[in-house]
Amino acid sequence: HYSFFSRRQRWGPTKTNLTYRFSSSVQVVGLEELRSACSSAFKRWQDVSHFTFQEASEGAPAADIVIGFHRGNHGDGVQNAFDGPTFAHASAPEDGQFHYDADENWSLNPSSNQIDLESVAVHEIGHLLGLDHTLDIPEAIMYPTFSYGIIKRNLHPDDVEGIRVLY
Ligand code: TQI
Ligand code: ZN
Repeated sequence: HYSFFSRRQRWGPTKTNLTYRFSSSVQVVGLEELRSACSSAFKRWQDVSHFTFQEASEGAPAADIVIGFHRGNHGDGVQNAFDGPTFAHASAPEDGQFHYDADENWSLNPSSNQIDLESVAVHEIGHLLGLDHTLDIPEAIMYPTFSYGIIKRNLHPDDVEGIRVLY
């Protein structure tokens, strides 16, 4: 069953169009590939919620969500350093940080030793919107297990129910 963060963080009622931009400290995949994976992942959540997602235009004021590749201890606290088994993380609302670990092997179309950019984006966007982990439904996007070579991009009815209940 879906769950929320302990303080039930969510985006404010007037925040329905969320903007995002890309900003990496390490170049790992081309911007076009990253854009393609993320826009497809956002579209999945947009299709089932009241949110719309748009890439912020050049020179626009601060975006709500910032997506990028970083390595090791990258400035958001040692406990958030990329060193162990973590390959990405995202913050709870309304702090829209989404970081991919630059030292993993990423792909739009993963072979058995690569990680799927879009599958991870669908999961991390769930966190960005306020969903915590679903512990009892392995098919849910918010179930906390994922590995190399796996493509798991489709929202499960439990993920959809979670976002609808929260908002
Ligand atoms: N990163 C963890 C995750 O996204 C980081 C994390 C742990 C976290 N607990 C959290 C983030 C609570 C926000 C809120 O779950 S990860 C998966 C999963 C990871 C894990 O690199 O371990 C996916 C990244 F959960 F499926 F295993 C992507 Cl899909
Ligand atoms: Zn997670």
